[in-house]
Amino acid sequence: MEIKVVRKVLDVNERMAEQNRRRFAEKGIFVLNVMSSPGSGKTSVLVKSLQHMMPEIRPAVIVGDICTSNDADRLSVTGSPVVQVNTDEFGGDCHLAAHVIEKAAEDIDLDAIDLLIVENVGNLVCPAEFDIGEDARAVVLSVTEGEDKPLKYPLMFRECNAAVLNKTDLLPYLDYDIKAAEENILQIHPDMPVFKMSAKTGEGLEPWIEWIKAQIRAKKTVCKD
Ligand SMILES: Nc1nc2c(ncn2[C@@H]2O[C@H](COP(=O)(O)OP(=O)(O)O)[C@@H](O)[C@H]2O)c(=O)[nH]1
Ligand SMILES: [Mg+2]
Repeated sequence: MEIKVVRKVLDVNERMAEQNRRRFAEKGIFVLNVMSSPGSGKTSVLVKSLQHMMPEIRPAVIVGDICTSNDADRLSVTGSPVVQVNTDEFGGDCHLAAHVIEKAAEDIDLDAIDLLIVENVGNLVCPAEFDIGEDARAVVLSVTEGEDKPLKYPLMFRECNAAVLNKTDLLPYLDYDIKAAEENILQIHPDMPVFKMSAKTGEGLEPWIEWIKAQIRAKKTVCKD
């Protein structure tokens, strides 16, 4: 019985996610779902990325947290449109669901953007289970979290299309084996691009930005055909 209920929730989400995906495709928008544990640096990576991409790329961000508009305040400094979702209004969910994205997108001019970034609620488990209608998923892992997290939370790393290894500026102060971390990511998801960077210094940002731009170009080409 419990399984049926869970399946029904996921089926409803799946339908709504497909609806979102069609709507974003009509507008030729590339949608990137960014996930991680709390504090690995999602907002910091996104602020730096937006600063590098704009105005060539026209982005918007939907950011989810259980409470506060802190991240929206930080992201807005870039000049990008930002919509903050607080999931305490939806029962304090630990992830963003497709219907939440549909509602948040009502506040965005979809004719004026090429890229919609979703900063998901900080959590390495639940967000990986919910399709929100995105085109690609990226996981941010920071060097303070331990090399073994990809092995402990494999679904997240299996479901993502790119990984960011953030806070590399801290490596001189840590006993962190970045090679082992990368190998663990690739053990779960062979061939996944892994972008090592510091959102603080901006070092290593460029290949990640190029990856996003390539996805945007690919999306526009597919949507035109
Ligand atoms: N040293 C260092 N600190 C970082 C870096 N990226 C983020 N932080 C810090 O890590 C903390 C959490 O970052 P935040 O962007 O809020 O992470 P989020 O919860 O995943 O969105 C903040 O204190 C940031 O200043 C980085 O590349 N290097
Ligand atoms: Mg954040």
